[in-house]
Amino acid sequence: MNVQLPPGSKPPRPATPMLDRVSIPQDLRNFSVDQLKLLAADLRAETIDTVSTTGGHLGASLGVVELTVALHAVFDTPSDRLIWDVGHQTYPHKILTGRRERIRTLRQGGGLSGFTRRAESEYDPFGAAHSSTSISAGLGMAVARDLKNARGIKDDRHVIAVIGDGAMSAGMAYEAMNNAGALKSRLIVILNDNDMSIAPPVGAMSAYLSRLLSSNSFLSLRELAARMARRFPKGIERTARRAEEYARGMLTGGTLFEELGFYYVGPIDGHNLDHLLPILRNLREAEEPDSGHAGPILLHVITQKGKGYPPAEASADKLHAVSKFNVITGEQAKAAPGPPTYTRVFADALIAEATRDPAIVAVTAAMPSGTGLDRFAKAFPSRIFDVGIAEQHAVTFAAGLAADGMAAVMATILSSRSACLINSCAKTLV
Ligand SMILES: Cc1ncc(C[n+]2csc(CCOP(=O)(O)OP(=O)(O)O)c2C)c(N)n1
Repeated sequence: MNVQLPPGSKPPRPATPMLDRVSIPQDLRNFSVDQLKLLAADLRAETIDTVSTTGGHLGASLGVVELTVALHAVFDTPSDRLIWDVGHQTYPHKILTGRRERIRTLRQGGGLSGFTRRAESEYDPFGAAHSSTSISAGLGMAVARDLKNARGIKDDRHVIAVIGDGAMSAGMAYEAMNNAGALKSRLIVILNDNDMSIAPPVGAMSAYLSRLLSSNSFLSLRELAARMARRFPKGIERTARRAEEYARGMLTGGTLFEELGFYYVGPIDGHNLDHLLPILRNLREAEEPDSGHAGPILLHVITQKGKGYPPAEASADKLHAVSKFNVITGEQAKAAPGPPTYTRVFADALIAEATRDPAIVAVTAAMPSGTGLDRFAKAFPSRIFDVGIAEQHAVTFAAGLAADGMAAVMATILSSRSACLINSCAKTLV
């Protein structure tokens, strides 16, 4: 559709009749599936319109619109703990959780944070911005719940951590899963797999997830076995379930997640509410204390970053982070001309040094564009290492390179990101 607007004018805000009926998640819990689908469409339109005026993380938020609706429809937030990893994908969550009126203050001085903040809302149980913390935080909450129950304080809340495939490349996520598996904790981890982080994801983990996706025969067999098992009477059901687990192991050798002690479910289409809602309900029931199931569950959800907004879907980075933009064309506001940025000066200086010295190599933790190393990568494609969201490894890897004669430069962005993790820990301690 070719929309003509007078020069300089803004398109009107989208009509959002379903969303207008929701100020907190309680309001959507009696909606039918069809109403939830309409709500998701409204929520997507509101998210796009908001970010066009504030700038911010657009692509990731658009990718989790249906997941956000489904999670708030199925789980009893804020009593159930919903933890979003990084928190950059929570604009739809903020709109549904009492913050719609302030949503156009996002990332402005005195306005809403661009990430989750405990102080901002009871629907944000953990402060984030630093990637890959959600499973550890969720495990802490699950254990706190269990310890309260052991002391006779009834607490039956569910804990759900939503983590992206990029964030899943960090060692801390595996440290947390390893611990959760060993503790057999009641915890739901949702892997939001959009095959993207800021740059395309790197490494064996991303290749592994693609392989899991492609094993369709395994999925249909497994789904059939699980469905049949559910229909059997109690005793037989248990035997059938064991048979299903056995068959799963035989077919796949067990997924990595299962080796870590998780019950793996998926992959499922994260934009299809007809699939998401019943599966989330099943998981909620499986995580009830008296369900007979013990241990953490991993739900693998496939989503598309930038979903539902053609300029985001078409762009290479799925409009991960944007400045203000024109909703109709997707064109972003250009930064006012000024002195070169630090990032630019750093990248130019490093390229100049590397031209002289062949021992110089660069290391980034999934932030090639944010650190300026994307320009270095163009100049020296074989001397740049993107290690995924794995700063701890990146620093030690660079140290190893340096220990054996290379001049390794590891560029990272500290700013508020690392500070915020320390900050949320410090607040918990106080
Ligand atoms: C420790 C740390 N390193 C880097 C970042 C910068 N960062 C923010 S979002 C993001 C990508 C996350 O990818 P993924 O988890 O796949 O989520 P998606 O954006 O694809 O939904 C990165 C690298 C960060 N927030 N924290």
